[in-house]
Amino acid sequence: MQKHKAGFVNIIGNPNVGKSTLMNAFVGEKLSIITSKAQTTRHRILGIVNGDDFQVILSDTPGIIKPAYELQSSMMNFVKSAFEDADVLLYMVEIGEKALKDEAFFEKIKNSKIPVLLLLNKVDTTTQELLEEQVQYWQEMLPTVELHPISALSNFNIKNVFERIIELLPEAPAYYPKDQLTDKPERFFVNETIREKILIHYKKEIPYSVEIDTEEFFEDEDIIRMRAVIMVERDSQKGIIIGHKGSALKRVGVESRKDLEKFFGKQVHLELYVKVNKNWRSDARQLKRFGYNN
Ligand code: GDP
Ligand code: MG
Ligand code: K
Repeated sequence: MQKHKAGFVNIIGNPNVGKSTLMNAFVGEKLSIITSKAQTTRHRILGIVNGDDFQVILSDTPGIIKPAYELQSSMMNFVKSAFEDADVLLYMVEIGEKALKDEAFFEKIKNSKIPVLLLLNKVDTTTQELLEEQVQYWQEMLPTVELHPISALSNFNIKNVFERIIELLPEAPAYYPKDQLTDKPERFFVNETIREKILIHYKKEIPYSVEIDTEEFFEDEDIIRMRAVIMVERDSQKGIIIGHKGSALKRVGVESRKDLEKFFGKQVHLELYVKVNKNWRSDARQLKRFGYNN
């Protein structure tokens, strides 16, 4: 049997070169896919891609999203930690991008003990001729670094790069439980946060008769917009949840939002509403939707 491989892959590169798109492409490529967004102490985890015999944990860092005039120093700071923490480093550039005239940065890449893959992205936007020019340019800039032309958006060469990453990863057990993640971990976290507030603020009967479903989770540049429904079985419970002039529900919303902002490291807009669904407990289809079927 093949040995299990696992490790951390840091993606560095300027804003908008396509890091998030690459993450999505990796996720779309695999069979048993899990995405996650969680904070580690230093890095933002973009996603975890699991297979039977591998776990690839991809991250970038919020620190790199800086105005151009700050980019060089922040790049250096980030690169420092990226080189310390990663098993594989992906340095992503896009077609037409000129290398930072930052000798220290290139020295770091050249002397890296961690394997580095240089990903030249957005090759779908260029011609064969211009692509060859670009490849040559980067090979001169970083002669010892393994270069892969890709298109994260149109899925060109993504599978090869992914397989190469796995090859480069060390043999290790999974860092995160594979079976506890789902395809919508953020939503489950939102559900659990709201449930906790309901447990804190209402008498026993209430928490056990509600179910929470985060129907919408939309991440924008500066804000995450969420909408969650609290399902109850009876009208009277709806009234209790909402409280006098909506005060009780508002408290749940405010406290949940604060926790969620801390967790996601971003501003959160949370819309909460209450719905009576007499059968939520017994309705098998509902239960399936809530994820109780396994
Ligand atoms: P990030 O800031 O590095 O995470 O970059 P994003 O993944 O958000 O991508 C920035 C923009 O580039 C988006 O509009 C993407 O659709 C676009 N983009 C990413 N990869 C490609 C690609 O391979 N080809 C093209 N044409 N556009 C891409
Ligand atoms: Mg991004
Ligand atoms: K998701």
